Formats: sequence, structure tokens, C-alpha cells
Amino acid sequence: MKLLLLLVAVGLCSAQYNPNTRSGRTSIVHLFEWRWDDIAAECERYLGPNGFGGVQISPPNEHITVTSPWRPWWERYQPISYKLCSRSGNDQQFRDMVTRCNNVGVYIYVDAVINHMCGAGGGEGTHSSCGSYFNAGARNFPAVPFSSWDFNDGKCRTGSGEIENYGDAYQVRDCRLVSLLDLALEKDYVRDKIADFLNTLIDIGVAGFRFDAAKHMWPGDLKVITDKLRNLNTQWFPNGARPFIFQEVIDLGGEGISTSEYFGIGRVTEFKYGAKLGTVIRKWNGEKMAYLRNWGEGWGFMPSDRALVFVDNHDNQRGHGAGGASILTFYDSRLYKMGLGFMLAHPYGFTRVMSSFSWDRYWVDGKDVNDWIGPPSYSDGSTKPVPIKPDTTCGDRWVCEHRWRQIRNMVIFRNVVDGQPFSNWWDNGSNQVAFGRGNRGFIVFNNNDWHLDATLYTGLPSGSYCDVISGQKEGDCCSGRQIYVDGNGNARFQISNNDEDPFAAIHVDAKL
Ligand code: QV4
Ligand code: CA
Repeated sequence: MKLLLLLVAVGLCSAQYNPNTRSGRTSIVHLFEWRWDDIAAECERYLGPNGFGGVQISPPNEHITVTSPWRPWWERYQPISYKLCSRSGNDQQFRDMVTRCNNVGVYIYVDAVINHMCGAGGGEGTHSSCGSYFNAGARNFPAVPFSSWDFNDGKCRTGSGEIENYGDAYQVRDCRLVSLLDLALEKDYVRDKIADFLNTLIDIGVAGFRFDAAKHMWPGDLKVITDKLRNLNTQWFPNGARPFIFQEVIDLGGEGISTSEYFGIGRVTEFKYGAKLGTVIRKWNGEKMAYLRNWGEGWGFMPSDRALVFVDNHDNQRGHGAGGASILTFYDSRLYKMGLGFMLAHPYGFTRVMSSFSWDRYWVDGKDVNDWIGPPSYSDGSTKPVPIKPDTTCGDRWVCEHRWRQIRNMVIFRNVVDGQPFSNWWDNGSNQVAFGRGNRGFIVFNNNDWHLDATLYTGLPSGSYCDVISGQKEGDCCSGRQIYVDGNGNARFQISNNDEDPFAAIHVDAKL
């Protein structure tokens, strides 16, 4: 009996690290600023058929609207209430999206902004996405309702009320992040309001949450809130399934707060991953791909089963939170595809793919002053739909990285090699590297300025394979280059440094 109870307890806890994706689906995609109607359609027509496990959505609750002169993307990070109406759609559209995505096995992960409400300078009125009245100066949000005693104004010890020193954990948790009114998460009332909001989403059918600004919340408060959460909706999930939690904690080392403080609650974003991978692929600071042999914990990252990993996110692709010049984005598409290829082939962490909208970058003194620009929108500020072109790419300013052949095929590669060990590493001591995943898949990179011509042990069964980077298997044909694995598992790879994409990947589902 004791053993049984223990097993149940372990099962309950460990589930928060489990993304709840359908078996054989191993990645999620962040459809940044997409409308609910478009996400529902994308689940059905693209994400389901191509093996994506889920979607991280932009915050679904009511937020401030800022119109000076156009609406920035970041208004979504200034909550006004927990009503489900936002720039992406209303309550009914949200429920329709969750149902339709769940029905095709693509699950929804909500970006939960629970550390704060809008900025202290947010003003008074009904300039909010559902038209709810609020008064930022008076700390009054009647649509929740929250009032002045639900905020940390009295608790913060800095003169400005702002976070002034990231080395001081108290300031980081109890003071205001860029003037955002900081909620008093130690109060039962505030905890209950947040848990009610998250439980409403769970009942609708979401599979988990990104905790925005988790570093700015005490782990103990988050633990109490997550303990109040119900199990997932059994219409789609097994009995007793717990919501997946991944927490946004930026820890590049050297600050007062470390990611490990949050492991008791769920997974945590590993920001070192994209920063380091970008440095290696750009060949900065003497880095080379040969050093990736012990990628993962060997590079000082958190344990793999606690990590949520990504090449770039909606902040650091535009110089916000932990944005550094090394971060690879769609603007550097050739290097970006290699970065995604490496991430999706490598077993470390749970992987998230970014899907962006583009904007005209305008650099002034090393800073992009257009970093605020919002998604494609009409003159009234409402977000435009995502048009799909005949060649399957997206129109307007929607970049749809997840629809790029190389990236989508690597999402499939990761599913095919799921559970297989990292194996058969090879490198030339410089920037030509290769590795496999057991006997299911193999990938080769040439990031040197010269040709790669090497016969490598792949671990794969003999036969002809279609490279899923230069093309893909279509029926019995291969639209890209073919690779022949001989009876000993060896194959000759020839990759020019001038190839459109200087890497190649084969797996057992792309065998001809
Ligand atoms: C400005 C000044 C303040 C000043 C204030 C006065 O910067 O110093 O006190 O005016 O009113 C926007 C503006 C910002 C403005 C603020 C309040 O950009 O200039 O303050 O609003 O009006 C996003 C954006 C922020 C944006 C915020 C709210 O990145 O620029 O602020 O949304 O709209 C750290 C954190 C990490 C965080 C990261 C960006 O540790 O948690 O910074 N990342 C998450 C999200 C991110 C989001 C937030 C947190 C906040 O991923 O997108 O910030 O919810 O590293
Ligand atoms: Ca806080």
C-alpha cells in the first residue's frame, strides 16, 4: 500500500515535466500572435498531418490596447482581466480552437501572464481588448477584481518600485519588471484568482502552460498555485494527467536567481541553449561544431528532462529578454535552418520551434527601434489572417518557419528517432560533424568553407535513403539527394559548402 501511494505521488509530480503530447509527437511550435481561427485551421491542415505535438499560443486573456501610433506585439503581456478575449479572438473562438486542435492530436499550451497586470503608466479607461474598465494608477482592475492590496507596492524595497538590481532575488520577485504592476502572489485571494483562470483553461482542454516571467515569482508561490490545478480534461487526456508546466526563467549564469530553484514545479526554459548554439554556428569566439560532441549537460546546461529548448524565442529574436547578437533567427535563414536541424536531431531537452512575423528592422546605435512592431494587421489594429500560398508558404509578413521544408522535415525526423540514443558521432576537428540516433536516423553538417566528402558509419540498415533536407520522399521517389547505406551501415556523404543547405539528414521513414 505504501509503495502504491508512493508510485501515485511520483506519478502526479513527474507529470508536470511530461508535455502530454500524443505518443510519437515530440515538438511544439510557438504560433506567435496568430488568431485562434488560424491556429485551428493550421492544426487540421498542417500540424496534425506533419506530426507536430502542440502549439504555444499568445496570451489568451484580456490585455491593454496601446495605440501610439500602432499596436505593439507586447500589449499581450499587460493583462487587464482573465476574460478570454484578446487580439487573437474571443472566448468562443478560443474554445473552438482547443477542440479542433485536440481532435487532431495537436495540443494547446497557454502563455500564462500571472506575475503582473498592466504597466503603472497604463492609465484609466476601457482601452482593453474586451473593453473592461481599469485604472492602473489606482491599481483597480474590477473585471478580475483586483485592487490596491493585491499588489506588491508595499513589499518592494527599492526607491523606484522597480527592479534595480538583478543580483537581489527579493527585488526581482517583489518589485516591478519594466513598471508592470506586480501581483502579491503570497495572498490566498490572488492565488485563487490565478488558479481559477488556469483551471478554466484546463477544463476547456488545454494541455499545459508557459509561466511568463517565472523568475519574477517566488517558486513557493508557484508551487501553491500549481497544486491547485485540476487534472487535464479526460475527453482528450488520460485520467490523472497533470498540466505540463514550463517556466520562463532566463539564467545565463551570474545572476541572483538560478533555474534549479524552479525544478520542483515543472520544466524551465534553457536560454543558454540558443545563445551557445548561435555562437557555435556563427563560429564566433573560436567555437566550432566539433565541440558539440558533448552538447547538453556537458555544456553546463540543466538536466535534459527539465529543459525546454529553442533556437530563438519571441523576445530574443528582436533583442528583448536575453537577446544577444549570437541568437539565430529567420533573418539568417541558412544558419537558422542548421541550428534547427541540430536541435531537432539532438536528444537534449523538449523542443519548441518558433513561428514568427517579420518586421523592418531599423538599427539605431546597435538597437532595433522597430522591435515593438506588431503582427500584420488592418488599419483598425485587428490582426490579419494568415494566408497560405499555393506553394504552401505563408503570405503577408507571416514567416511560418515551421512550414519551411527543412524545419518541418526535422520535426518529423525527431519523431522518427524518438527514444533512440545519441550515437556514432564523427567530426573533422573543425566544423564538419555528424551523428546518429541509434539505428533510426543520421545527420551530417558541413559548416566549413570547403567541401565535405566522407564515408561514415550511420548505424542504419542498408538501402537507399532520401535526404530530407534537400528534398523528401514522395511516394517511391526522392525529390532531393539520395544516400546509399551499404551492408555495413556505411554511407558516403558529399556536401558542398556552397549548397543551399550544407547539411543532410536521413531516417528510416525516408527509406526508398
Ligand atoms: C517602459 C520602461 C520602464 C518604465 C515604464 C514607465 O521600459 O523602465 O518604468 O515604461 O511606464 C513594455 C515596453 C516597456 C514599458 C513597459 C510598461 O516595452 O518599455 O516600460 O511595457 O509599459 C514584453 C516586452 C516588454 C514589454 C512587456 C509588457 O518584452 O518590452 O514592456 O512585454 O508589455 C526579462 C524578464 C523576462 C521577460 C524579458 C523581456 O526576466 O521575464 O525581460 N520576458 C517575458 C516575456 C516578454 C514580456 C514579459 C516577460 C513581461 O517573454 O515578452 O515582456 O510580461 O528578462
Ligand atoms: Ca513579481
